[in-house]
Amino acid sequence: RFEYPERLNAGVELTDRLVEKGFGDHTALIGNGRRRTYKELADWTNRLAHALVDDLGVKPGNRILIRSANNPAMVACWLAATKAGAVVVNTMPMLRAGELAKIVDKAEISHALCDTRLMDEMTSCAKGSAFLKTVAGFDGTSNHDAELDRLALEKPVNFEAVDTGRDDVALLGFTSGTTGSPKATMHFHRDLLIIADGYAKEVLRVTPDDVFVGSPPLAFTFGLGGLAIFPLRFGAAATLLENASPPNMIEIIEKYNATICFTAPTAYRAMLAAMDAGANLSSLRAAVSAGETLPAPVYEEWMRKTGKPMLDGIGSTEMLHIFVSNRFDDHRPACTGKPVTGYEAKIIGEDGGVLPPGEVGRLAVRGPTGCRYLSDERQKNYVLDGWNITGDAFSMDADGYFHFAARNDDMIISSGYNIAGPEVEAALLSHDAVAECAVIGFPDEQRGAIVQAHIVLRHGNNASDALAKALQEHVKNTIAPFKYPRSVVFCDALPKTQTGKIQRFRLKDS
Ligand code: 3SK
Repeated sequence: RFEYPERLNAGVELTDRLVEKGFGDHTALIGNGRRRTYKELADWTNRLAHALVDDLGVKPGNRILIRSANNPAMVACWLAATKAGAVVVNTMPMLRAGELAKIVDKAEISHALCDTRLMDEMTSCAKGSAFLKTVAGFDGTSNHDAELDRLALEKPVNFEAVDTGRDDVALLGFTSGTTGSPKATMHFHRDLLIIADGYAKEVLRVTPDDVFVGSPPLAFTFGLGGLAIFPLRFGAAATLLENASPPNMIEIIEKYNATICFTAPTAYRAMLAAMDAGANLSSLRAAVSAGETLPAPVYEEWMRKTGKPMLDGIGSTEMLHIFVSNRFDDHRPACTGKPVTGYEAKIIGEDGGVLPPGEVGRLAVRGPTGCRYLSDERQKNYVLDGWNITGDAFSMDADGYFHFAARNDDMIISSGYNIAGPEVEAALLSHDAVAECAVIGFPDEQRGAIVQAHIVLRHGNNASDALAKALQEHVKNTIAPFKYPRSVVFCDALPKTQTGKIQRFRLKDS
């Protein structure tokens, strides 16, 4: 279905190819107070690629770690390393030396490119490393005032990109670890284009007039796709925010008339509240929600206020990006939609057999972009006959739409009843006092487990026994009463990964 030449370099396809196609003067990247055209981006990445090869000694196949917040310089470094035939590992700015060291060891990283503002943890990680020999700083603020920028500035604007194959590994995506133990997934040059030519083209219908905005880190493949690959594949513009809080995203949407937004439901809730205070989001034609299940009330309020659907989808680092999604003309509340072109999905039971419509089981997916773990014993547990067995419990209805039930480890078995934690969460979230919540199974001698809700209250509400009781009653009146949380814990914040996913396993440990 997706045809590419045998020799293919994704870095070239996302820069120089756009210049060749006549988009040289179009805006490619906006960030840190500057706007860059496709021609400027092509030149910049070619200069950087020269510096990597000529000065830092990067060879095809070397593994390069990039450490930065979302900014144009991070995108340029990633594209330059890809042009140089390296395998890139993008990492979050908040990682500490110990966490970086695990990645460096697992991926056998030889070179690191690091925003100079984040250098301390990087150099302390490099000190004891058997693999990492070269660390070069770049200026994330784009003043070109660091070692790598100075090396690049002296270089020519043409670079003969390494003649990579379409099936050569270009990217290692580390899973964000909601369960604690990270894995790395390998992605080919062609995979980087497939997610654009599939999901972005078919579902989002991206055009060169689009302006993208969003919050997921580029270090997370959700962000790399949504905020870099998708716009660059089609000659559109990407706005990049180092701090993508809802107010900052709103400012960018209003200033640049952004048309496509990628973020998670919590941020959309804040944006909906800001609309009541006058925020103008009317330029948005697509609001993509992923990373966490989209509660029906958020979808409905968005629809009511904008007249457009919020597009819920599920993806994974393993498959690189979204593989099941709603469409502009085919969407439903509390529904994740249907498989994206090129992907197949099914629901399987404990024995691996396909379950009938309506039954909750494990979501399995097969498609051109995954799933290939880098030297990991767990490959055989997670990939059976080419199907990636995800950690999510879903059902598929008789019309072929997929519905999220829970993360597999979020299914609570209480007195023999199967209770999907997210369903209880959705009921709690429909109460005005609840800002955020996470539901877990708490060990109980009599019932095996009871439903325990951890709740962050909206401003202006105070934790009390009376409020806990009111919330329990609210759940009983909203869904089957046996699902109500027998234990309610009020807290100031929920533990989350750096990509914003709630780490329920931490609540279990607390
Ligand atoms: O749903 C997710 O968590 C996800 C992960 C990686 C890439 C894309 C998505 C939506």
